[in-house]
Amino acid sequence: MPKKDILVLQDLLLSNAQAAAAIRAELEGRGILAVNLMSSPGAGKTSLLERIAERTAGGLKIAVIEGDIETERDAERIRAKGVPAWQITTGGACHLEAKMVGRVLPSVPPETEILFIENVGNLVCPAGYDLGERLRIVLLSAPEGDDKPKKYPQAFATAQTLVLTKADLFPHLPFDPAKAKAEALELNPKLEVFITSAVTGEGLDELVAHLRRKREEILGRA
Ligand SMILES: Nc1nc2c(ncn2[C@@H]2O[C@H](COP(=O)(O)OP(=O)(O)OP(=O)(O)O)[C@@H](O)[C@H]2O)c(=O)[nH]1
Ligand SMILES: [Mg+2]
Repeated sequence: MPKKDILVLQDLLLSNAQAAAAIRAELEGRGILAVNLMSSPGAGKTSLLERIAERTAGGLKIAVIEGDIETERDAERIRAKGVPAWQITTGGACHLEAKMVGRVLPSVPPETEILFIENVGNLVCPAGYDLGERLRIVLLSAPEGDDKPKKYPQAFATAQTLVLTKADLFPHLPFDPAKAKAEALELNPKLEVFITSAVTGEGLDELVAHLRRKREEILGRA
């Protein structure tokens, strides 16, 4: 990469890091745990959020920021579950940046306990951008293949939680969840790993319990 381009990228990342730090401080003060969800397109991020919304209705207060290149579709799916949701369309950019998230924060209701940020579907670019989250979750779905962690290491190395999704398809695909898990743990031994299916409901209660526990652990609030 030419030196001029490297300097521009460094400036961009520095300004993103500053915006992310401000978001983290604001959300910490407000008692909101921000969770950045990353995966390739179609791995099941919105479906997982829909199922979480059903399981937390009337209890844990969640809100969702949706990142996509175009369309309001994912935010509409979340709103249909009775959860506040805002759509950010990047118009072509392959990831969200902290400033985009910062602009939504004034709209997030004060009673919110967990703010999910569904990143643009992409296993590469989102990993390089801190959004002010305290928990980063990476999803890997069965149809993508169990060899992906080492091919896209940054997403797995920077996350704290890994969710292997579409477990209902395991019997039909050459996907070995133990291999995917072992490969991800080699990159990041501290990863906490969950297996879910948005179709059968497998693993969802465990994941919701994990989210509650993380909020308590990280923010010191039940
Ligand atoms: N069989 C099966 N299909 C699933 C599961 N979760 C999601 N899907 C399907 O996978 C497709 C993509 O799901 P989405 O939830 O839209 O995926 P996404 O990661 O939000 O996609 P983008 O926002 O476009 O990146 C849809 O057709 C879902 O119905 C699952 O657990 N099992
Ligand atoms: Mg989605």
